Amino acid sequence: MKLRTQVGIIGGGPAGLLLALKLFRSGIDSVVIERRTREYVLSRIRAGVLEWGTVEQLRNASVNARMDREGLVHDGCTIFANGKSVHIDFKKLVGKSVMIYGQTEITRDLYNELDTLGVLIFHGAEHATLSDLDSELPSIGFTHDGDKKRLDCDFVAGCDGFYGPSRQAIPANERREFEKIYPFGWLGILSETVPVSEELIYSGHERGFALCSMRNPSLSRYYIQVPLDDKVDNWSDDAFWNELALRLPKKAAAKLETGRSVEKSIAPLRSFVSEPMSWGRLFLCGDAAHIVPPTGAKGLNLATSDVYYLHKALCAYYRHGDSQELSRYSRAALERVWHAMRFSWRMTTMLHRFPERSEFENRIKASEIEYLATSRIGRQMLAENYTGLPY
Ligand code: RFL
Ligand code: PHB
Repeated sequence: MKLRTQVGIIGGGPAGLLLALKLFRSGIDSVVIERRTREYVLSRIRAGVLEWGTVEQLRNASVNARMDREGLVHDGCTIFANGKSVHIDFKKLVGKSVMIYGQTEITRDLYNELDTLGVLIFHGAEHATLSDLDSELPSIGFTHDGDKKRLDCDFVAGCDGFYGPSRQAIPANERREFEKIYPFGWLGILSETVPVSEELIYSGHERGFALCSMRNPSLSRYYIQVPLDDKVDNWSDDAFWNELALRLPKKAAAKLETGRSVEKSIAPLRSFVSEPMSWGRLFLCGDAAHIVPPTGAKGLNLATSDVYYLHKALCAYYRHGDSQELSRYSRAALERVWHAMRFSWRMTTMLHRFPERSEFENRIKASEIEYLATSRIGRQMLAENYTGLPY
């Protein structure tokens, strides 16, 4: 069966869905091809912190009603290290805030809106293959419900995450990859307990990193750094709570509400960039082109800024026949990507315990925290990056 659309989107995560919605609002047709079922996509617990630019994009796409009702606006966070808590007051330092609203909820809101608008989404689409990307009529082949389908389009948006086929469709000799793997992962739990603090706490404890986050006033999200080869089964809920409490400021540990975990998983940490982010008529967005360690809370936000640039470039093409912006897409997106790479890497090295780190590096880490505690400019730089650099 043959289908035709203007933009074929591979991947129904936040990048693919937001792109589909923004294109629809601009009168541009798209079809989304997602490998997993909708239930599966909505069961993944991922990001929780939205930069203000992401909030504004969701508002501009009119998919903000529930986020504005249920999301929590945070004006600051705390960095705890060397026995000292440093408060980063985003609002005072850079006049911006962040929004706490789960990626799962954004994804649900996007699905609901796209359903209402009648945008076609194929779930359970297998064996996606990209063809003729360097021609004027690229296509995506896939199997759905046992049927072989082909989607012809003007452009392909590769929004299929780190393991999807889009990035690999760029010939290896035209691609350059940059990667850093960290020697640890994050063990995360979700629990129906009152969050220990009204704002997020990032702890760079000598036992290892810990993070107190949340999804809403009665749903907490906590993470602790664990060795790369650790297994979820090694961690009972009690063991998790005990270790978390040891890594928090004493005051917070004393009022930590514990309970049964409703989700528990380990995620490895990596920094990765694939350049360029476009080739022929293929454009990569989000985790398909880059991965950041979650310490800077940047992954979802970068996916959103890529979508911003790509949508703008596609509008210029369809409205004015101008393909200049499309040819500049990769450069524009990558500039912002590398800023977020640097920030996430720095937050990660500053706050984690590295098995191999020398005493010299430990002293540098201690001095970084001291600098934050004593320098307004230091805190301002952190706040500027955390709340999001301009597009
Ligand atoms: P996604 O969300 O991975 O979606 C890609 C979609 O493509 C589908 N797919 C395919 N579809 C068709 N055919 C194929 N062959 C396909 N192969 C794959 C997949 O099923 C999937 O549905 O990528 P996208 O849209 O680029 O979004 C990126 C974000 O999901 C990611 O960057 C963030 O979750 C990262 N992240 C965080 N980001 C933040 O901005 N703030 C945070 O606080 C934050 N916390 C986190 C995070 C990621 C985490 N993990 C688990 C990696 C916390 C964690 C623990
Ligand atoms: C989360 O709530 O899942 C979260 C928050 C901040 C981060 C990473 C993850 O830096």
